[in-house]
Amino acid sequence: MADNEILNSTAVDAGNEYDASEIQVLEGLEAVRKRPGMYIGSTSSSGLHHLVYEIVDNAIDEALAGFCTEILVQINEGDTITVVDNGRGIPVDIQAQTGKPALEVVYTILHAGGKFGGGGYKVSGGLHGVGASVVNALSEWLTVQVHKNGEIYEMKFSRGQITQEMKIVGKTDHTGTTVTFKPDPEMFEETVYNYDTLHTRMREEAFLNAGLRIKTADLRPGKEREDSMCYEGGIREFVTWLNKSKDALHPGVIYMSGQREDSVAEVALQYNDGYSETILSFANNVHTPEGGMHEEG
Ligand code: 0RA
Repeated sequence: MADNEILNSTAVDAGNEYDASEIQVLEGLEAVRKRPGMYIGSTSSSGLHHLVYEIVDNAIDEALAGFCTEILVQINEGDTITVVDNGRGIPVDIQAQTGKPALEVVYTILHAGGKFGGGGYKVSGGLHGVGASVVNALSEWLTVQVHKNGEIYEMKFSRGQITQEMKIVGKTDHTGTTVTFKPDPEMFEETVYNYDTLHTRMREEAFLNAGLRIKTADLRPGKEREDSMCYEGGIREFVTWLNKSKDALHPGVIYMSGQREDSVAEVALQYNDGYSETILSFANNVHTPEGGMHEEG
């Protein structure tokens, strides 16, 4: 079926008049399902794990903004994923431009990230907060719950389409966002998660975001595990950890940091008595194994 047939039939079925911006919505998420690799790199195991990192990056942005202190990443029975954060909760108010709840916009419109509150906050990871809609498009189903204003707001989707409009489902005494999704087996060659892969990446995120607590859990029968990671020393502790089975030439980790306008740079290093050096560099929390000007500097 051609793109315009999908759009036309959807518009007719809904029995509404659709304006141009809404047609954009459908087109956007169809594009993701047509070429998933363009958005998440691959549809192999690597892409499957990338879905989790996209959702976690949004929570880390909330931590960088100073409002989130703890993130849980959980593999559930059936290889669905739950990510919980204790941030302010994704905004649920109706947006003037679209007439829709901001939550819906975040999950259904491509490139909707980072547009709230005038922006200006540091961003984590690859897609700069646009990842939620990509993960939604590539999930057989996805449920998001926002704890905010004393209420629990819930919305559900399937393959990017709304299956339950946002509604209040209960009361709460805290704020935060909980997302649960099942990667679409029609989209991925591999649908079984590897706990160690997620745990290793989340440990790295915890080292890079000093003071942020990240918990990982595996609830799959026979594979039960959990870890909790929080490093007050940030990348200093990363260096200590990397050198833990080596003989350091000096007791402390050398640390430097600087800031100009909204750019921050940090360096931590410690010599050991080995012949080979290990340099790990990151930009916006993303590992840059090929280096670059930041590493040269
Ligand atoms: C912008 C503004 C506000 C919250 C967020 C973004 C937010 C986004 C995500 C994504 C995952 N978890 C999140 N938590 C928060 C708050 C605006 C307000 O104060 O109402």
